Amino acid sequence: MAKGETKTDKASSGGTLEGRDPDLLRRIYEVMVLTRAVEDRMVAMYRGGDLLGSLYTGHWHEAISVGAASALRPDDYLAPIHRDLGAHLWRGMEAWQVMASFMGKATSPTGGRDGTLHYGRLDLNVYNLPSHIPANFPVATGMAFAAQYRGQDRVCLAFCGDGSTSRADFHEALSIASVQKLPNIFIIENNQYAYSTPLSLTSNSETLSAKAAAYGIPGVTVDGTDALAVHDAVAEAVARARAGEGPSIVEGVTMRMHGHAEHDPADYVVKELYEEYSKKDPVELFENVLLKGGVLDDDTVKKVREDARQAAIAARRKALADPMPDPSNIEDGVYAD
Ligand SMILES: Cc1ncc(C[n+]2csc(CCOP(=O)(O)OP(=O)(O)O)c2C)c(N)n1
Ligand SMILES: [Mg+2]
Repeated sequence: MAKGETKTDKASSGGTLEGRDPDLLRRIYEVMVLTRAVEDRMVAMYRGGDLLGSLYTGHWHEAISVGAASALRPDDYLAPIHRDLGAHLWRGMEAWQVMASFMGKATSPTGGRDGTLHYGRLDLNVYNLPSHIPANFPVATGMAFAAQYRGQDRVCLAFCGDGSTSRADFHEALSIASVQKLPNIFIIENNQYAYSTPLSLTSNSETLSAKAAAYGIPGVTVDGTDALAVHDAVAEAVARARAGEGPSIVEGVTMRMHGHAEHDPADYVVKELYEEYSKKDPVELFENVLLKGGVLDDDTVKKVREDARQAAIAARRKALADPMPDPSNIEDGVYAD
């Protein structure tokens, strides 16, 4: 897309597999299935009292988190939010580390300093989530600026929610990224609610990608339950960023199928939305595309799903057995030496 052009149609991939790498397709599918299995297990763990804090999940966000992350190189920067376990797992974060984080265990990426999801893996170029949202957007512009300044062709992809697009940091990040032509990709995960607030009360835009026009950058809205549609739109934005042409917005439209967090019964959600989206499970949709296209067969699907279930069970076992932090180290990482 050219600069300033905004596609407002909700593009879908049409499920065409022609010319695609089957290994990449299978890997995207496996990570989506693993993401769902780990989150289903963590919901059970939350209800069973295994976890310390709130549990935020990304049910129905898998096509966005994995579809987008899979369009990057491993040395590109990722700045995920609380719906993006799939992006972490794509990069190589271990499921047990995520569970250990929600348990405040010493072995978690934050060493037990956080009882929820502010984990990252700097060794995998995945940055920790700042609590205030979307504070990861200005941070992402800094990462993109660093890459540009050092003459590297790395890009930085950051995610935010629909409600977050009405916050000041969203505007500040988009402004600086567009005028400096920073190699950023800004993903909007439009799940139609910001906690209990429906999108109609946070934005009057026809689409959220339409906001791109204000910054003179491309913006596109795709079906956020379609992994290939997300992957393709992000790949185009990545190519543009890597070529020095600046940032883009990609909006994926989906639905938050659980409460804001597991403590939230979300009885304020319009029931028809649940009904509509219960027929659009991103994992099932992608599975069907791959089965129809001959990339998967029934036996492989069964094996991938069972392996993911077993991996989630094993992750829980390890995280539960891991130690809590040693109180004598409480100041480690707080003060500079
Ligand atoms: C500045 C700020 N205000 C409030 C919160 C509490 N909070 C965390 S997520 C969230 C909802 C965000 O909605 P949206 O951007 O649509 O993302 P979603 O949770 O739906 O994925 C809120 C209010 C916060 N973390 N930071
Ligand atoms: Mg939202």
